[in-house]
Amino acid sequence: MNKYTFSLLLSFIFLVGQAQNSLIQNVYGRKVFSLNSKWQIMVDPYEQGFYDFFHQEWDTPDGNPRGGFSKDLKPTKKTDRIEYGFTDADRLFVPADWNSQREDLKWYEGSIWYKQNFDYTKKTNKRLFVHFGAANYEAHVYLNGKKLGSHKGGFTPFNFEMPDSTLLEKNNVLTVRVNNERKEEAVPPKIHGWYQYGGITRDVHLVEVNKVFIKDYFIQLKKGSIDEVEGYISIEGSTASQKVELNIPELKIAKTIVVQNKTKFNFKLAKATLWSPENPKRYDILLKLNGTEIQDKIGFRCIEVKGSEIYLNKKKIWLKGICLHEENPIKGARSNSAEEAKMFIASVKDLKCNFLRLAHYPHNEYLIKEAEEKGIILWSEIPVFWVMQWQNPETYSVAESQLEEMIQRDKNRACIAFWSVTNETRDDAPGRNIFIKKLINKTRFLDSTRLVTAATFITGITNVRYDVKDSICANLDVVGFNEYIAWYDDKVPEQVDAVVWGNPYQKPLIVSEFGAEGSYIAGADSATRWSEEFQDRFYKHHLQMIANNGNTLQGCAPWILYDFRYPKALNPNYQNGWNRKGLITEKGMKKKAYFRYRNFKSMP
Ligand code: GCB
Repeated sequence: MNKYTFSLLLSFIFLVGQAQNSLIQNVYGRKVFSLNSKWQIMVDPYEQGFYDFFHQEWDTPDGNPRGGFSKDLKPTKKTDRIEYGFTDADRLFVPADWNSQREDLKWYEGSIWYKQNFDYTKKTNKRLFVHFGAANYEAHVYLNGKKLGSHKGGFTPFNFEMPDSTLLEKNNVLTVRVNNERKEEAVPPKIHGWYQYGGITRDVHLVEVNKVFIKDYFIQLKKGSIDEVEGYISIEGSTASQKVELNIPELKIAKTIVVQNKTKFNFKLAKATLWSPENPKRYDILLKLNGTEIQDKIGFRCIEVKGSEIYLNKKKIWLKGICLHEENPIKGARSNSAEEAKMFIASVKDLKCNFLRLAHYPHNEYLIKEAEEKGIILWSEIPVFWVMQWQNPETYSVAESQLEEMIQRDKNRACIAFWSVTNETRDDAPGRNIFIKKLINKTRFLDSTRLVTAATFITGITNVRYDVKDSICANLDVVGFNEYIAWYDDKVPEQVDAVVWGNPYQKPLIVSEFGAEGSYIAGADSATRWSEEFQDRFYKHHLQMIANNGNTLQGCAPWILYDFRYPKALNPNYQNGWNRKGLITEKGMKKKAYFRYRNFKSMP
C-alpha cells in the first residue's frame, strides 16, 4: 500500500466514523437561535485538549472521547487535579477571527478551544442542529462531552445534529476545537496569498426543524431558459411522500409538489421580471411543509455562453469587475457582517462595476445577499491555489467538499454566474489536470445552470501576441487569466498597449487579475515603482490594452479593491505586511487608479 492509498483508507475510515450531516439549505430563512456572543476560550498550542500524553487522540470511534477539553471537567473536591479550565476571564467574540482580537494572537497558528453554554427545551416533534457559517480551518465539535463531528475548510458552512439523547434542558456545553495550522496537504495549501485568520469566523446558529423537514431545495431557471423554472426539493425524516406548498405571491404562483426524498419539478413563469445588474429583481418565495415555512428571496436569470461571448438573459454582457478578499481593511480583520457587505458593495457600485470576483474562497452570505440585492454578478471560487498536493486523495476530497458546500449554500442566488475551481495552478504539475478536471465535472453535476471557470496563470509575455494556454481551458465554459505584465516582469507599462490576446479555445476570456502596487509616496512620479502614480500609469496602459482587445475579452477584474494583509509583503518601506495593489488603502483612501478605473467604460 503506498502513502496515498493508505491516507485514502484513513480518510474513508474517518468519514465513516464522523460523517458531517449534509447541509441544511437556507438557515437564515428558518427558525434559528443565534449563538453569536463572547465564547470562553482556551489557547492550546501543545494540543493537550485533543491528544493524550502519548499523542493519541482523546476522541474514540464511538464518539465518546476518553478525555480532553471537550469533557469540560471542573474540580469538585480539594484533592482534584484538573490542569485546564474555561473561565469567564478568557473570552473571544464569535463570529470573528482570533488574530485581530488579541495582540498575542496576531500570528497564532494552532488550536484554540471555544465553549458556549445554552439551554434548550426539548420537544418531541423537533430536531436540533448546530450550524457554523465557517471556522478556519479545521473544527471538531462536541456537545456535553460527546463528539458531534468535524469539518475541514475555512470558508464553507457545516452542521451537525444534536441528538435528544445528548441534549440537556439546561446548561448544555458546546465545545469546539478550531485549528488554523497551515499544512501542505490542505486546501488552501501551506503557502497561500492571504492572511491565515483563525477562529469561528462566521455566525453560529441552533436550527430547530420538524422531525420531517425540507432539507434542501433548488429553484432557478432551467439552463438556457428565460421562463421555465426547474428545481428540486428534498425532505429528511421520512421516506413517505409529503406535500410541499411552493408560493411566489407576487407572481400568483401556488403549487403543491408531492415530494418523496428528493423530487424534481418544473413550471413556467409567466411575465416574471428577470434579475439583472440594471434591475436586480427578487421574488419572495415561501416553502411550506406541515405548517412550517421557509422564506427566501430568489431572482431569475439566464446566463450562457455563445461562441466566445457571455449572455445574460439572452443579451450580450461585458463584465466590468474588481476582485475582493473577505477582509475589513480598516479593522485588519475577517469581515462577516451586513454592514461590511454594504460597504464593499457600495464601493463596487461606485466604481461603476457590474461584476465582482470573490477571491480566493467562498465569501460570507451577507456579501452574496448584498450583491444579489444591488445587482452585482459574482464569481465564487474554492481555494485550490498555487502549489497543491495534486496526488493526495485527502486533498482532493477536501477540495471537493468545499466545492459542494459552496454550491449547496449559494445555488439559489441569481447573482452567482461563475463557479471557479482554481487560481494560478501549474498546467505541468503531475496530477493537477486530473484533479481540476474532476472538480469541473463535479461542478457541472451539482449545478448545470452556471458557468464553470478558473483563473489560469500568466506572468508575462515574450512578444505582443499571446494565446492563453492551459490544458484545463478545453473543459471550462469561460477562461479567466491573471496577467501582471509590467509588474512581475521587466516590461514597462507602455509596452502593454500593443498586446493582442489570441483565443485558441474559442471561449469567452476574462482578465481575472491585473494590478500593480501603489502607495502614497511624497514627491513620487509615474516612474517611481510602488507609487500611486506608477499604479495609475500601469492602469492607463492595461485599460488601453483591454479596450484594444474589446472583442476578444469579455470582461476584467483588476486586482484588487482594497489593500489587504499579505504575509508575503515584506518590503519595509512600502508594504509592511500589506499588499498595496488595492484601489483603496486600508484606511479607506481612494488612490489615483481608482478614479481612472471608475471612468473606464464597460465594452459594448
Ligand atoms: C496573484 C494572486 C493573488 C496575489 C496577486 C499578487 O496572481 O492570484 O492572490 O495577491 O497575484 O499580489 O501578486
